[in-house]
Amino acid sequence: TIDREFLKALPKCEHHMHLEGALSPALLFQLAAQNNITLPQDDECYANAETLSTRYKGFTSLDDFLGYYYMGMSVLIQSSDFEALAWDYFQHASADGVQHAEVFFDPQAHMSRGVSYKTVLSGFTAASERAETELGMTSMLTTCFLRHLPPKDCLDVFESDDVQASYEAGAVKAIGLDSSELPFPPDMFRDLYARAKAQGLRLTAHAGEEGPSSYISTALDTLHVDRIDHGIRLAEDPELMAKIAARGTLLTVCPLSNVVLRCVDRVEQVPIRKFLDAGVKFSINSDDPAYFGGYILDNYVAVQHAFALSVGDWETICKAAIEGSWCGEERKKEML
Ligand code: ES4
Ligand code: ZN
Repeated sequence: TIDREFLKALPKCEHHMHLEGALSPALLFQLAAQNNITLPQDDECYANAETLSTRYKGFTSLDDFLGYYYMGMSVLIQSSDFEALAWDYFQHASADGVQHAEVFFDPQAHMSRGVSYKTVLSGFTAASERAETELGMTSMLTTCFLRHLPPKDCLDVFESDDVQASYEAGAVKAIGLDSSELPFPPDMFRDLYARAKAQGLRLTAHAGEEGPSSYISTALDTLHVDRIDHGIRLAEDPELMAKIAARGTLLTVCPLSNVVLRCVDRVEQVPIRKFLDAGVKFSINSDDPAYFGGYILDNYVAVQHAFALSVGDWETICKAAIEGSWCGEERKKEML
């Protein structure tokens, strides 16, 4: 039988998680105290970690969640805060059987608060190196750009010296696009993506989470992304689904996120079976584990509970995740 232990033992790669989304209420209050950060007095959810956790169970939309996500980040000040945050995630991921993680962070959400990019990057890099030596887990960092901000701001941050230095040093190898999806279609960011592509960076973008399937085709055709984050609304467009299956583009699906943010009512409505039947490649991921009530293994378990997949289905999913990873071929062979 396929139980939690079976799913835990599968060689997993995670491709869609925001390091800032690993900030648990407990760590949030601890860092707020350490850094003398005052949390909103007028929102009773910030009374304590328990009231905040309770509020996290009642998100009404992506934007409702994002308000808490950006507020949470206000406690992250020192490099050691970013290291503690990422280390917390890597430990959870390793315990869940993750061998390789490609993780997002949001430079603009920190730089706009006066926290330097170098501070953020050095903390995340330290945790990533520790994960490799102590847990045997490899990882890669992706800078995500905030689509609710003007494209010119995103481009300016992309071109800033510290950010460019991190690409040149290979500390960051990819860019992504996140935050409020509607009404910010991917083609607004064509200049940013053209520059990133010219520099040899890997490209991904959130599309088809709350937004329509046309955002997925635009991300492919105008941004030339290698991957689509979420992409669940692809199932509404069978023609595009066939095209993506033929191209072999990987979707990074986040089932519990989709339920908690009310993109779907139940995990059963995430188009897992449709994607398997259509030959669309996808991985299963946690997105913002501390906010959505589960790390990657909880997502695997929820999918198994909803779809009663076979051992062969799980082999297909894990193989697609390994092959769709951006690590080297040698690392992929170790995981296969
Ligand atoms: C996010 Cl679930 C989701 N969607 C878009 N942007 C995000 N940033 C963090 N989590
Ligand atoms: Zn996401």
